[in-house]
Amino acid sequence: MPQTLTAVDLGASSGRVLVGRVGRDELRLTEVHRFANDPVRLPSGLHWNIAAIYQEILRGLAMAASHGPTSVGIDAWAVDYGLLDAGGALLGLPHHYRDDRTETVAATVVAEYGAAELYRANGLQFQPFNTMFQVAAARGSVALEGAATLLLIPDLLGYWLTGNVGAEVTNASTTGLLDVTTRQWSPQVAAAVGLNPDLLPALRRPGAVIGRPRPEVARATGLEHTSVTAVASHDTASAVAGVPAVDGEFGYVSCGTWSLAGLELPQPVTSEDARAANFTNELGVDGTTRFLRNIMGLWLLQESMRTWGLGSAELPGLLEEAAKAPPFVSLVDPSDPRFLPPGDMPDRIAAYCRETDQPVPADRAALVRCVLESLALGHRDALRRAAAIADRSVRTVHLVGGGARNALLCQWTADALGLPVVAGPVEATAVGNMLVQAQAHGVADDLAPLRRLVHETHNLCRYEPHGDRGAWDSAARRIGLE
Ligand code: ADP
Ligand code: LRH
Repeated sequence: MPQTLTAVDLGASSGRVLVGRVGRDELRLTEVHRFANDPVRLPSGLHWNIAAIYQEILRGLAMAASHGPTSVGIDAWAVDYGLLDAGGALLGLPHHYRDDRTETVAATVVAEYGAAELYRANGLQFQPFNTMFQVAAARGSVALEGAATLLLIPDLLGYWLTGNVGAEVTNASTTGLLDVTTRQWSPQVAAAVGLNPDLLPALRRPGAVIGRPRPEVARATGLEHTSVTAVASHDTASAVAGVPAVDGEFGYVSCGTWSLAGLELPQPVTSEDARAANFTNELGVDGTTRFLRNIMGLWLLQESMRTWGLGSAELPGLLEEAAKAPPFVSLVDPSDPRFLPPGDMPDRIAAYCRETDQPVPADRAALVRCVLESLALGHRDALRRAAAIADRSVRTVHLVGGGARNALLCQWTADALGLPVVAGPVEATAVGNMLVQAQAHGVADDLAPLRRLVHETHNLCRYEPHGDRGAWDSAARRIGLE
């Protein structure tokens, strides 16, 4: 039976609430609410404005209620968490992962544990903001000392909606605190960052029902009989679930604020090659592994536009100008950690170019061209290395997320890789969020037919590779990429 479903997707460029109808041969989505999800800077650092977000979610759910959804699922970006005391009260505002408080502590924890040993334990790429390093930075704080429960953001919101706690496993796999082999919390890693493992709630799988809305939530939204379902609550896991794959030999780029480029594998790869190339093994739906690497993504462009005081309406014009700018003048390694924090992005790109004896981008068009060519090279490097390390072949690359609207980036990713790129859906994360709900509520037994449905129902754009491959090869070498 077709189901009416609601997806709440908290991205960095916005939060949104969508309503969809999913059946065996039906998949339709409509956005009902979109709101800003900007962090707030306080004397204690960069934080989630979490109460405002909760209110926007309630507002969005009230708009969704008239469609009569059977289920609601929430996803958000990885790693960030809130702490609850024994009575369930939130202890302080959750930090945003772009806060710089983990910068030095992360390296210390890795050195103490041993990088190879830690990778064998949790299979995660090194990112200074992973939950385990945020916990290490918070060691001794009043909030952590007084905490009874640690909840990742979608689980915290799920708790506020239903009163039930738990830890959805795809998101738990981004914390560094989950054992890559047993897929259970790792007491060893928790001990290494001084975390009492009792704070970590029972794990739940995507598709598990979290509960019914609390009475006051039901009153505020009109969603009395709707289940709150755990989806693949890590947004990237939902995006990968929403990839419109029709055969097995595909790579993906979940391309929004971040680019997450890699492969879907039946099990993790924790070889020394994988660690050295900084690949992560995060969990996907149906027990799969997302073997991927983080590339700084369209954040480079978003943050440049913010610095220039430009809004999204100016983006198409900027891209048109970038298409006319000369190619391969300046390139950056899009994973350079200097680009992570908020701040003046054009300035940091200019500094990178000066340090590497490249021309500083002459104008905005040149800078945007530099960003997009560099991202295409980042996608190429990650996908080529992932395929080599996992010994898999890739015949098609699916590029999903807001980046699918960027024709230059899609075409240059195809050109750089010498592979066709299938772009879309733009809202793959919300799609994947709903597919997991649909599966949980009996629409299909596994993901494959639902992914085919995405392929059949969405306007996907295919980019064939062309242009001078040799030029991309030498551009990649210039920034030390494959
Ligand atoms: P997130 O989920 O991280 O919030 P999205 O998947 O929504 O990110 O993607 C946001 C990005 O999509 C923006 O940074 C922007 O670069 C890109 N984008 C949005 N609209 C357009 C457009 N009309 N043309 C090209 N790119 C776009
Ligand atoms: C993308 C994402 C990514 C994480 C980062 C914190 O939104 O969830 O997968 O590494 O944000």
